Amino acid sequence: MKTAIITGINGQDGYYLAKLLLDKGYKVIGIQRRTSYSTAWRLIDLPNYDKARRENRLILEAGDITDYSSIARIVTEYQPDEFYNLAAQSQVWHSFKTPISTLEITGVGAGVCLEAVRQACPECRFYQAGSSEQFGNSAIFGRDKPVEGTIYETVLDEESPMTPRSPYGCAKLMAHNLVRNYREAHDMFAVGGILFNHESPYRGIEFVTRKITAGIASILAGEIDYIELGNLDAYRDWGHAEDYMRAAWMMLQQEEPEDYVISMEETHSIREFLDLAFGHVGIDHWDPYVRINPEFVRPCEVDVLIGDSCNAHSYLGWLPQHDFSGLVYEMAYRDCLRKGVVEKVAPFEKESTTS
Ligand code: NDP
Ligand code: GDR
Repeated sequence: MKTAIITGINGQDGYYLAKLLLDKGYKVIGIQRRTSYSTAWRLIDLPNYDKARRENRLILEAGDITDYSSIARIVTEYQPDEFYNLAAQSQVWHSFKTPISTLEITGVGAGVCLEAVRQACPECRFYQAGSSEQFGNSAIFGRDKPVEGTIYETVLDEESPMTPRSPYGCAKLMAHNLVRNYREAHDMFAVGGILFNHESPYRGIEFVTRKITAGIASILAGEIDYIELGNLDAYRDWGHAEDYMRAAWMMLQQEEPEDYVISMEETHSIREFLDLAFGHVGIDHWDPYVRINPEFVRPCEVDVLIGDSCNAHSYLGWLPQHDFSGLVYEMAYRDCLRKGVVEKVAPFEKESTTS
């Protein structure tokens, strides 16, 4: 039985990766940091949670990626085959408010994990959760206003310039460079997945997609009158977290360690997301339900993101199983279900991709 350690197991991606690895028969060691309230609401939703816990195939360990002693202790004890560093202060907006702790967790924390693995279990394969935020605005240099759904001739791939525009992006770029350095200097099997935005019903509530779908459900439930948002004119290449965690696992199954861009190769604006999400509950004109609050506008924005996952298709054989409209529907449906207003959701026209 293979053993994998996952940091950040209580996050969105931790849920989907733990589910995938448990389904594949792995023993999963999840690292949780101490918080004043439990953040394990996703994990306990795993279909096989109780069984896996009883069988000791899902073990939860206390640790913090800014604390070398805890990560080294856990790696030494379990001698994992694979280590997935998903933990991060992952909110870009928040990183402008807490730049130093973001750098410590998201940047230095990756170094802590790499060094612990190098010293305690150097044959272990290492995955670092990298981000399209590393690119900054590289996708719009020399381009006109983006067109929704357009696939550009030049999109962001593994070789594109990386000029991040937030403390979060800077920290992720540091982690990405460390991964390459540990690969070259210490011959470690370490890979950086450069993942574009990926969402799901388990997305954190403060990210724009979930803020919108949870907000719609709250409006329908009569709890709020409108959603407050920032910049509606940004474009993102949104995929489904389940597909993206499958890609992360695939990267560690290759013969050679390589970094890969994982994306849907299409871009959509926040406005388009609003159109689709409100449309699913029969609201064609969402203007009365959305207000702009400058507090949510970032001091420095990444205006457009669109990836090129040609390498992932060719070398990993990775293809997404969810599409954008199915993703928006799944998120709106699940939030309305949670709020008891699911009867307001129109039937999905295409076959639903709900997992
Ligand atoms: P989440 O924010 O949902 O999860 C991050 C997890 O990291 C949380 O469980 C959090 O713990 C944990 N964490 C934070 N700080 C520490 C620490 N010091 N020690 C241990 N654990 C810590 O993120 P996602 O699941 O969405 O993303 C997973 C990773 O992928 C992150 O690194 C993110 O930056 C990266 N990424 C995500 C993308 C996306 O679109 N989702 C795209 C590209 C990269 P707690 O529950 O206690 O808060
Ligand atoms: P992002 O995701 O910053 O791309 O980072 P987020 O959903 O936070 O923002 C996407 C875009 O929406 C705009 N926006 C708002 N964003 C938030 N959060 N709240 C709002 O009210 C709002 N209004 C408009 C933003 O300005 C932005 O343009 C995510 C995270 O998961 C990172 O960890 C990951 O690395 C990247 O995706 C790839």
